[in-house]
Amino acid sequence: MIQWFPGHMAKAIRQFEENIHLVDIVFELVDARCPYSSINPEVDRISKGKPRLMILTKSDLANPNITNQWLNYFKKQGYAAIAIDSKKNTTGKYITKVVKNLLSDKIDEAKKRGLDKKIIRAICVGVPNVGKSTLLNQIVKRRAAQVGNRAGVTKGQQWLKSSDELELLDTPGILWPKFQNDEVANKLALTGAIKDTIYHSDDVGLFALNFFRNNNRDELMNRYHLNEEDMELSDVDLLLKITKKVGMQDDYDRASMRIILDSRKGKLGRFTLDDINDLSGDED
Ligand SMILES: Nc1nc2c(ncn2[C@@H]2O[C@H](COP(=O)(O)OP(=O)(O)OP(=O)(O)O)[C@@H](O)[C@H]2O)c(=O)[nH]1
Ligand SMILES: [Mg+2]
Repeated sequence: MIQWFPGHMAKAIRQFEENIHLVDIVFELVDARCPYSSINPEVDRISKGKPRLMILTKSDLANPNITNQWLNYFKKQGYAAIAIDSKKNTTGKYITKVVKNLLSDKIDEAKKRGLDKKIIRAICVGVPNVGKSTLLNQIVKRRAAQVGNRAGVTKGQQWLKSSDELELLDTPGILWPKFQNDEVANKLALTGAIKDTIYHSDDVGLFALNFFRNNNRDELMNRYHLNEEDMELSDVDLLLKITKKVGMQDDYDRASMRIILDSRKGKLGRFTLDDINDLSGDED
């Protein structure tokens, strides 16, 4: 079982708790490729009472039909929920509009009290690497926050101001002290929320292989030049086969990392690891 909860994450949770009273709304970012598994249970506890906007990021990498299913699910649970692609530079404007709509009562009230404008303060939280800083940069229309394609880029909280009456608090990515099960851990690792040095790449590679052979079979076969016969192999033997195919002899750890990185780049097609049908049973 992968477990990763360094001291700075406990600190980030504490800072979130300390600053929640300053904001009008919480942006809860989850990864569209695993929108259920990347929900941080701490966010619900800490943001109680505050309006919340659930934002499914990286929707360009996820299966669009399944993204719609999850959006409907979250809306049924009473959340405001949207899916975004932060690579698109219309995203900042879109979020600003959604937020002003959600808080229109509050804005009107401020105007009635004679304020000519109401500054809206938002805190942006979510697992590492989910795209918090990238989204906030889109909203403020400049590269104010550092971004990077690895978990743990943002080290401390930082306020960013947009010209559109929005003040945004960027925060370091946070995980929770104990993952619910191995599957959640594997999904977070595969999508890049867990530092790549923390987990065993072969475990996550095998998990990925099993998922892609069942869900993105053609993309998997094309990417690694596999034939029908190869697809009959067990997951472990298939991994060894791919290791040879990509010229890594028997270094299946390295080949696993290749599969993981290929999937993150979209080379194995768009995919969503969380299946909404798996919920029926524990939900009504
Ligand atoms: N394809 C795609 N990539 C995205 C999207 N949003 C962010 N990214 C990429 O995801 C990576 C992580 O983005 P960041 O904004 O640094 O993520 P973060 O949540 O601030 O990460 P930490 O500060 O480490 O917690 C970067 O390589 C971004 O370019 C998106 O909507 N689509
Ligand atoms: Mg960041």
